[in-house]
Amino acid sequence: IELEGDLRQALAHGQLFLDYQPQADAETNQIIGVEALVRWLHPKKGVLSPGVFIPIAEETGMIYELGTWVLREACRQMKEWHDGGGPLITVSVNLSSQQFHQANLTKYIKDILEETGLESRYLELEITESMMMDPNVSSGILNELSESGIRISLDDFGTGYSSLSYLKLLPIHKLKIDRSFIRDITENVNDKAIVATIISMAKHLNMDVIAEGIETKEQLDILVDNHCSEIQGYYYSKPLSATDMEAMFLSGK
Ligand code: G
Ligand code: G
Ligand code: MN
Ligand code: NA
Repeated sequence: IELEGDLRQALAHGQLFLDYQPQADAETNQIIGVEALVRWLHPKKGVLSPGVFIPIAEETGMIYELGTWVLREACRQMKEWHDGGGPLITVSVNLSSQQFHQANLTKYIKDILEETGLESRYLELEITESMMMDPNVSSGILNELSESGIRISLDDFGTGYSSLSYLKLLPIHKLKIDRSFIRDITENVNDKAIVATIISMAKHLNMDVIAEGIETKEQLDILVDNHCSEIQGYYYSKPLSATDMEAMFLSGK
């Protein structure tokens, strides 16, 4: 309750900022994208993680304003990096369910792309399986987004409760294997089997696949053995400030 009023202040006074976590090609190690992750520099409590304040933003309806700020800032920053000679990579932005279902979503995002100058193919939206529960609703939204050239990634894949049938119906570009399957993958044969199966399914459905939460070389090796094309996790890089991200671009990693 206390944080609720503070969050209003945060939006008004520019206390939110974005970190960027690199996503890389599993074999070449080249950066292929970044995920934008919002943080709040609270005047008294220091840096707060989105796990703490996104639920408050969702409950209070501030998620729309917050989400607009995140989308605009992520697109603005990526356009600035492209123009400054950085690699032509995508920026992924997490969407809350409420945002996904907001009226005129595609028009609203296209306006942000136009305003910031970022081409639609460099924006990827991360949504979750729970938003696919009613394919009749989600197909309309996803088809519009996809026709605009915006990419769609299914975050936390494998942890939701929806059926797999929507995968064949909807324009989804990438499956993002949840990090709970990666954590014990070096010891747990069941996790390894599930991950291998998701990778294979993605390939057969002509989707890209990324594994998240990779923290060790041993985990990476298993994913490469199973032909996972993309990786994200502390082993490659923790989320970085915009300044540190630029340093990585300059170093040519
Ligand atoms: O607290 P922690 O950093 O683990 O929380 C990360 C969670 O916050 C993830 O589930 C991530 O998807 C979510 N998250 C990060 N940035 C954003 C954002 O800009 N919008 C939304 N809706 N969720 C975000
Ligand atoms: O749900 P989502 O995938 O959007 O969550 C992203 C969250 O995962 C961020 O909070 C990020 O800090 C965290 N994260 C990214 N890589 C790793 C990792 O290798 N290990 C762990 N434990 N968390 C990670
Ligand atoms: Mn995500
Ligand atoms: Na995830």
